[in-house]
Amino acid sequence: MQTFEKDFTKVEDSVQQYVTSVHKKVLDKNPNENEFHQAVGDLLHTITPVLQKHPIYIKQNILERIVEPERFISFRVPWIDDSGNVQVNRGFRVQFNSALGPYKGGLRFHPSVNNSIIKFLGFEQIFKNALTGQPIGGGKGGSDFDPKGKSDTEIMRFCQSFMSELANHIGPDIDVPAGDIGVGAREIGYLFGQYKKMKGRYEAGVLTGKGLNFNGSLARKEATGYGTVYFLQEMLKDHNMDLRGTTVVVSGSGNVSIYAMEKAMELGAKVVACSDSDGYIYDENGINLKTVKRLKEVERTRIANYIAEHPNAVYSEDCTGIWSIPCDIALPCATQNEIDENAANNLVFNGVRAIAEGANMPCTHEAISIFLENNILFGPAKAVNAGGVAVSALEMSQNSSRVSWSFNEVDVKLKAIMRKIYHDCVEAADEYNNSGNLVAGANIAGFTKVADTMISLGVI
Ligand code: NDP
Ligand code: 2IT
Repeated sequence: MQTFEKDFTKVEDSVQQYVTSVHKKVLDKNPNENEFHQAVGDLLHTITPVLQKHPIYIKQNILERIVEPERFISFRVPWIDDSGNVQVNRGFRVQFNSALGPYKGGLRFHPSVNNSIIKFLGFEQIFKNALTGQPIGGGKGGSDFDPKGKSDTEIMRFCQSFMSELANHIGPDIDVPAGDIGVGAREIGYLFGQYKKMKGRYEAGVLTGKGLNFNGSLARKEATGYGTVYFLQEMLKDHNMDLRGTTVVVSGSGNVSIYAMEKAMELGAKVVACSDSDGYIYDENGINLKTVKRLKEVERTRIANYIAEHPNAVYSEDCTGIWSIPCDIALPCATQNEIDENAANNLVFNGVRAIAEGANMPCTHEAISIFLENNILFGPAKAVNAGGVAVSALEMSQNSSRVSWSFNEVDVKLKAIMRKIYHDCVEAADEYNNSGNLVAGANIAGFTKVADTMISLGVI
């Protein structure tokens, strides 16, 4: 039986005491930050065997250093709505770890954004970025601004105000934000426009996920979703399985979901369901992606409208119900903690064979343990969804050398990166006698790379 904390009981007491003491400090120093506690706890419990084998990490107190952001910025974002009223939101940027390169990570605009969400995402980003093999540190940012129902001019004024402060803290060699929930090419355009105006310089590499008309990279829009499926494909292949002919459920209907669906369909899978935060659609004939793209990317409307054009499909309120649909493969691509113990049990009961986390931390700790105990193939977020930030790093390379690669050139590099991430995770898990546990593998491979570099750079 595999469990999340397989080797935890075997490690020496002193190592365990060190890990427990760091974990306790994180809980005490960051009260009420549940998502951050979860992300830190999940990492700490899988890297204990690494500390046992390499006491230098304890001697250098790497854990206590790595859980503390290098910098956390919080700021006021005032803006004027279309009725002339002054609105105020809170903006954030965490610059978590720059051992491997400039801070890199997305911006999330969603009313749920707070210190805990930003810190959990920034913490995950450190190890994800390390796994890509690209020279990028870990950061994250965003705002509790809710883009839903806002006009285009409100979005623009908000982005301009947000950047008025953020510009003081970022730069192509300092910190390079990109998109996340609620932030796509439109928002990146307004953010870049304001940055350019403030600096009086065309520093294309300060943001990634840019539109193609202002130095964006081909295949960045598709990268997270495609990368998720490339990772899945590699994981299935390693276990003599194939996507062709499988039934797939994908949560969300945003950037990651749409391009995960597109690649899964292209490789012969039937995607029968997707969702938004209001509910989900089930189309037993297979989702019509053209309709989803138009509804979500062009009209920016609700997924419920799908059934008006596809009367055979069924719409159900309560997005979490999507996990009761029988499927071979589940791709959670919406948000954190969307698959809990109950949803995991449902998926296992219905015969799911593989899970790949397209979203960040979409499965709870309990859900992951259920998948591992039941020998379900499980790809963890920091490895599976790393394709987005990997292509962001490729966008930075193109910007700094003033070249523009073809879609195919970027796609080929993305595929190679995802394949390498998969095999690095497998090897790290094997090395620590936890074969097949890619949660441990991803954490160990990402952690050792960052920790070794921190040691090389000294105590700074
Ligand atoms: P989008 O804003 O494009 O889409 C998000 C989707 O998830 C929407 O369908 C949204 O529905 C749904 N959603 C958001 N919040 C909730 C919620 N609380 N409950 C249920 N559904 C929700 O974001 P992305 O596709 O970019 O991001 C999705 C996930 O992937 C996030 O976890 C993000 O951190 C992660 N990710 C994104 C990357 C990227 O390159 N964009 C890279 C790596 C990870 P609604 O419209 O109703 O809000
Ligand atoms: O979670 C993520 O990796 C992202 N939102 C993408 C970050 C990036 O810099 O492209």
